[in-house]
Amino acid sequence: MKPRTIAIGDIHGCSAALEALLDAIGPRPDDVIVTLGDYVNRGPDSRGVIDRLIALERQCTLVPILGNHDEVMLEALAGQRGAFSELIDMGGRATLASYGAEKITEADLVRVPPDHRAFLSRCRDDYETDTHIFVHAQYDPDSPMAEQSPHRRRWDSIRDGIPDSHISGKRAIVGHSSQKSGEILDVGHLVCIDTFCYGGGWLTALDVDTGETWQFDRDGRARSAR
Ligand SMILES: [Mn+2]
Repeated sequence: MKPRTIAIGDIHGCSAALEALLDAIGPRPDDVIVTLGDYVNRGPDSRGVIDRLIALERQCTLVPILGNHDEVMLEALAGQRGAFSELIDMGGRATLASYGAEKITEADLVRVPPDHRAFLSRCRDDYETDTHIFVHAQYDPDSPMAEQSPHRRRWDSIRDGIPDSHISGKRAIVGHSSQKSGEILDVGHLVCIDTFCYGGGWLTALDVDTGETWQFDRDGRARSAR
């Protein structure tokens, strides 16, 4: 069978959705799965999400991209000033609770095991194939991806304006700007597959070559079954 390139949108601690989605996809050794970032915060089981992604690395080629939430978690883990309170402001209580924290203080960061820290540390700023760009949030249409600021790629929203087609001519697959409608935003040169799983929408996966999609809710129910 032909190797697939499949993108997965913002997971935000929704491990039941991720588990069901991967069961439906059935990853094969020659598949490339690009996760668009924001693994942690808000949803109930960030620990389970990272465990599942680490396991997925043994089933296929996983290309994990770093989201802005994951970036703040890394900064908090590194002890960067202000990062812990920023993490909490961004829904980090649920993240630390998933690691067994109860009162939730900065000291609870030690609960995050080394293999999870290592996973977040090896996430990338973006990924490109011959036909597609994968990035968490946004891009500058006029410059090569490698020259763009990490802030642009991880934090800027397409709600402030959908960028023109990238100079490479490649189609961009992004997350970050949650589509509260639950529907994929497809404007041709850009597709946003953050379909608001933790907030009651779907976790979406997209085969970027065939257009096949998979969608599951935070309880692991298929959209087609609802
Ligand atoms: Mn984000």
